[in-house]
Amino acid sequence: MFALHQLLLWLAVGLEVTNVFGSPAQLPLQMQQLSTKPRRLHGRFLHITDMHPDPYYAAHRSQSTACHRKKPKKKKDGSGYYGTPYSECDSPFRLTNFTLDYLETNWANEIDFVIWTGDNARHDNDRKLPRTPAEIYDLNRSVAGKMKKIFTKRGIPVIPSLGNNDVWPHNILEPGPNSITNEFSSIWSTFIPFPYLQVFQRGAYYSVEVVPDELAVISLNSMYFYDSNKAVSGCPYVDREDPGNLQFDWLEVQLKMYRQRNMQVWLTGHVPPSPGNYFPECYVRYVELSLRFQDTILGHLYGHMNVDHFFFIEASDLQIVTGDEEKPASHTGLFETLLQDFEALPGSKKADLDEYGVINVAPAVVPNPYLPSFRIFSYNVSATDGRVTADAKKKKDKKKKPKRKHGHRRGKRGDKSTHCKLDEYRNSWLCHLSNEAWNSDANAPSRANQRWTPLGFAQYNVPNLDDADKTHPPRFELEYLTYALNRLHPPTTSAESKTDFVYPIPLKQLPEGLRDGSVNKSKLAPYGLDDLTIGSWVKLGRRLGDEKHAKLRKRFRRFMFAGGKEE
Ligand SMILES: *[C@@H]1O[C@H](CO)[C@@H](O)[C@H](O)[C@H]1NC(C)=O
Ligand SMILES: *[C@@H]1O[C@H](CO)[C@@H](O)[C@H](O)[C@H]1NC(C)=O
Ligand SMILES: *[C@@H]1O[C@H](CO)[C@@H](O)[C@H](O)[C@H]1NC(C)=O
Ligand SMILES: CC(=O)N[C@H]1CO[C@H](CO)[C@@H](O)[C@@H]1O
Repeated sequence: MFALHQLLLWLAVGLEVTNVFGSPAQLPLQMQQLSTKPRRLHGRFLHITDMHPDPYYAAHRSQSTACHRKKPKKKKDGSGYYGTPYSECDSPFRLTNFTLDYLETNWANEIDFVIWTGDNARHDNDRKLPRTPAEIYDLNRSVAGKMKKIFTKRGIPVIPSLGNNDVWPHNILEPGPNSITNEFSSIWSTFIPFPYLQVFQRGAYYSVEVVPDELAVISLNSMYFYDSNKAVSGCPYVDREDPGNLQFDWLEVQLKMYRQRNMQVWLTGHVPPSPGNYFPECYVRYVELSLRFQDTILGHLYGHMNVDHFFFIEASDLQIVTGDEEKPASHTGLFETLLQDFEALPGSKKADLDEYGVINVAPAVVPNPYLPSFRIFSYNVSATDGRVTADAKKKKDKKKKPKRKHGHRRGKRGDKSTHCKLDEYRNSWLCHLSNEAWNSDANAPSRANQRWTPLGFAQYNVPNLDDADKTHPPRFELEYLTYALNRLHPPTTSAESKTDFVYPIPLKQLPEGLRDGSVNKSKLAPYGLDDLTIGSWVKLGRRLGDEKHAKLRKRFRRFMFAGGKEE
């Protein structure tokens, strides 16, 4: 199945560009027969999200009209030439074009694939200019066309997912097939592998083998999980035809297949899986599948929030919580809520890393309400994969009963054997979790650094968007890195390792001060992470949860809101 789509993809793109192909390694047989050379992996990918281009955006208009009309009363209320930072306005095409052109010039030859997590239409925030389906499709077509030209034509797979503003009316998506899924299957036809087209027309989800037979990206349609979508019922146990349930059934099959083939996958989508965003029943299914296939999933990449952050999904989310649940007060902001969750993380001796998954939420391109940003992840492309074989892995599988733990919902734990007899729970997924063993493994790439393990990311943004005008284009600058500084350069000790050292960030994309490797402390690298395994994230979470690390908390907060205020 995958062979055919690869064939088509490579036929479509491989013949146009050959200069990015290098060493043999990840090419299916059919391709070799075509004598196309395989791609050389750079060990990096781009995550870009929430572009929100707005064809009605105009410079020097009032922010109170979504930057569409009226002269501003005061100059500071006016819209900027390349966009208006920390505002409620969407992006001028000038900004989305600038960003994509910038990525083409600086990054297109340095990355292996592009994860693009949705929202490519403007917001529906101007009653005088309501959005129409035609406009939304046009916006998508224009951005999709540009993505295709920049990346797909170079042989770089692009994996888009559907956002809540990509549909009309916003937030509402009926079960497919419908006009929206049909339209997107046409707009994204170059991105969706042919064998997945029918599934896409039904549900707008699909999967791409970005490195054939080794590494895949699954694009989920979070609209069927998102609790603002009033057209679906939110994965109820009793309605197996609900589109959210059908999607999870599909996801389970995908994960089983990839696991069987000893492959690794990224899960991606627009709205991140959090208790605040997902229907409760969809959330339970997401957590259960994520933990059951922890040894196959490298990580979870999402957008939508326009706020840089990460959080955990936890085995404790699969418990029944009764009694005095301390729900965070509704006015508690995201920053405080995250710190409370981090504080509740168990200490290093008690933590069982089988019980965690890490959700990474990237900031947006649209400067609403912060600054235009994108992320470059790096991952391990060492040839030795050091992975245990599927058979060896199987022996390590264990049937796990999630233990009592702190978690997102702090309160009394209910005993399932009694609670599941009650009407309230009888027909909930919590009482019908799969009996299959959890496939977690301390030696999996999500847990121990080896081939495919994510190593870190560098985040770039435009700090001085206000100053950009006709004669001064915006400038993307490194905002921060997750890496420990010594990871940016070859180890000084061995000359041999220098030659096959893969720079996580090409030196020219580092600020000058970090290029020669002499600096061992920088405010651009406050986290100092060796890699992005679950253990590294839990350690970082623990540090952030500890009020002794006030400075680190301040940095984290600064990155969340790009130096601005929490909205
Ligand atoms: C943006 O780019 C598209 C195609 O690349 C072009 O047609 C359009 O005119 C550009 N718009 C602006 C405002 O630069
Ligand atoms: C990649 O994984 C190998 C083990 O397979 C390890 O030796 C190497 O240090 C890792 N590379 C990086 C850059 O972390
Ligand atoms: C960092 O560099 C300074 C001098 O530049 C040196 O004194 C210090 O020992 C170094 N620290 C580490 C942890 O390498
Ligand atoms: C239906 C359609 O494709 N409309 C437009 C989509 O966007 C491109 C580029 O902006 C236009 O050329 C199309 O007319």
